[in-house]
Amino acid sequence: MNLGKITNGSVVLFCLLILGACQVSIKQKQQEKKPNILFIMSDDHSLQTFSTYDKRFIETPNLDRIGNEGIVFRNSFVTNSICAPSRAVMLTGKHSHENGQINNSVRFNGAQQTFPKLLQQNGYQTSLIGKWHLKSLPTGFDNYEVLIGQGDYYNSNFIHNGDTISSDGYVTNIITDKSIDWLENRESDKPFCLLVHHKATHRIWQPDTALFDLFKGIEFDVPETFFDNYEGRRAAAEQNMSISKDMDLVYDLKLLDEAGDIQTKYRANYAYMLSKLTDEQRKAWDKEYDPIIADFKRKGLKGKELDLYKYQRYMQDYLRCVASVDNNVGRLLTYLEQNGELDNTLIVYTSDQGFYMGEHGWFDKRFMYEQSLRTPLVMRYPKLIKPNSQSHKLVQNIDYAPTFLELAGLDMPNDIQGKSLVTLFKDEQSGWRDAIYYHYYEYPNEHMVKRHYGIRTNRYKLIHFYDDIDQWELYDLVDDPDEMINIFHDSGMQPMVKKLKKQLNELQVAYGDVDLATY
Ligand code: SGN
Ligand code: CA
Repeated sequence: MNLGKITNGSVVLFCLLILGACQVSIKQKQQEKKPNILFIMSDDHSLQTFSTYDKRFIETPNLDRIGNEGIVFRNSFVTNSICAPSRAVMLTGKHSHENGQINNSVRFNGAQQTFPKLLQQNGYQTSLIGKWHLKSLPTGFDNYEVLIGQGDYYNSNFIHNGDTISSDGYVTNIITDKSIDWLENRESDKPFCLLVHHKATHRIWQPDTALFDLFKGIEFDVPETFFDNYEGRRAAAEQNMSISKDMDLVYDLKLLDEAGDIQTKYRANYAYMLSKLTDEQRKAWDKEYDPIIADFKRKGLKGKELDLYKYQRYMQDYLRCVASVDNNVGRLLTYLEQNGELDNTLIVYTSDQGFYMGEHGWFDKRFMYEQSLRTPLVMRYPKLIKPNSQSHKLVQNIDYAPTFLELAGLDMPNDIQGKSLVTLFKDEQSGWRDAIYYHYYEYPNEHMVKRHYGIRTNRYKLIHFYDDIDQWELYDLVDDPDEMINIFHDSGMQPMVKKLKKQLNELQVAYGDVDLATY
């Protein structure tokens, strides 16, 4: 017997077995590796200006890529269409009356349960970069770099883990730079949860000077409801968010003429914005807007012509802000791809709510009407989501926290009010909610949108405006998708009114929002 031969063979066999075992365990480890979470959100980004949802105004290829390679939620809504409340809803998975953030004025109670805290306690490295707007300092993050309040579009200050720091450049680029920098230097043995929360596309829609060439000479289609007279809708008639009467030529539309012929209530606000620009940025700014100002003065527009001019000016700057978000989301996707993390990361893109792009003659949000009740929502995670998936189920921003917790393999706290969207990642989508609940509280305030709550089913929407008004509205979203005809008082609709009021009441009881006098 050749002992040497046997010994060599055994050693080879032994090594192969060990190698095989190692490979199995690496594979197992990879399979067990928890997904990273990249949660990208813009501020006030409308579905109308995101080409996954609407191709009339802009192409957003990088944002589209997320949904094309993942899932597009076609019926995605908020619970309270305003910034700080939406953020609190997403962090907690609970409606505003439960998490306490009913409007932009109150301070977020950072001691309560949030998904970043739960992820952090369970081995995730957590980071938040960009807009926060919750007044109290962020909790549950290993790292945070947040704008102060609304922040500035140019050269904005940030609070970095408690310290105020300055920045040089355009805020959407800066937030992305900081995000990539954090990813580059994170603890790579831990899964990450990174919240990239943009300031754009918030008022006053200041574009990156590098994108001034976009949308020049384009005439945007005007929404059919632009000259709405609000008949039968008192709350809609009494708001202060109209392009015609509330959008400022100087502050919102940048038409500051040296002679002061163009009147403004917001000179100080605009002067502050200009003071933030460097000499070079200011030069580019004036080069863009001076000819527009001269042309505007020459035209001498009035009445409806002036309103339509304002709409065009608004759209041009807003869309440039969207284009910058799209480019910067592309940068993040490329970074993940180049670093081998793309397919192990749940990528989410959404906004804190939708926005009016001239529908009903408006900008801003707040109302339970479709444009601001809806919010874009796309997700990509190829391990569980097939490319080109769609869901038409009624989902809401209370559902994000439970989705992240389920994907991270954590037990679901029983006080969370949302439902994990993971069940909707599959082709078979059954057993979901058949109605959503909404409640808006910020009145009296800047845009004077009355307090209201309501229910939306697949076909109907019932709204009750209350406080200093007591008005009900009912819309049939199939026959009247633009919500122009309040059919609440139609005699033929009374059985439906009764049914929806009952369903609304059941939702209020289920979510614990029964005592309106509390707020
Ligand atoms: C600011 C804006 C408002 C906007 C609120 C809330 N005015 O106050 O137009 O509705 O924010 O927006 S501005 O003169 O400061 O631009 S939110 O998205 O933060 O809720
Ligand atoms: Ca917002």
